Amino acid sequence: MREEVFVGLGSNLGKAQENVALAAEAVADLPGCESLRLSSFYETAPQDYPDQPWFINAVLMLSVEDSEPPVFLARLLELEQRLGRVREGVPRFGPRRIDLDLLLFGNRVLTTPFCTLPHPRMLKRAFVLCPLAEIAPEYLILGKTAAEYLAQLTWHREGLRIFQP
Ligand code: PH2
Ligand code: MG
Ligand code: MG
Repeated sequence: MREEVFVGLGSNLGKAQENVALAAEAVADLPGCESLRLSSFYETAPQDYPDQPWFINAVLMLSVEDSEPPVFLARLLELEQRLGRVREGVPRFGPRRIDLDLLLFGNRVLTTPFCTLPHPRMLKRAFVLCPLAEIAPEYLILGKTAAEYLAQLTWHREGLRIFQP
């Protein structure tokens, strides 16, 4: 079975644009994956932990064959490590070379300690919803489009820069 999967990419350490571009290629090279669409790269104000550099964020849409969310998530986390992600001694929500978040896996809804779908914070984050609206404007997330969720948030954009207080 093939399913549409969305992955959020983020970086705010080192060459952030390059980190995101390389990571998008590496995700598309995972077993059973075919890349469908990659959003623009957005410069985004840091959320949850404000005292850190701005991020580059993007969303990648894939077609994934015969996988399961926890298996796919484990592959993303392994890839983060290969791409130089360090978790030790770094605050939660703090700076990172690469972050790969499993946002949506088809229309599956899942709550387990390891994997929650849709991603638990994505519907409040303009840096996820805006690139998602760009590449999949009609896609329904729990019955609503990304643009409908965005309309409920306080945020604004200037070109590809996203501001959210
Ligand atoms: N990721 C976080 C915390 N805050 N802010 C922005 N703008 N972009 C991110 O990817 C991000 C964040 C934790 O995953
Ligand atoms: Mg994240
Ligand atoms: Mg993450």
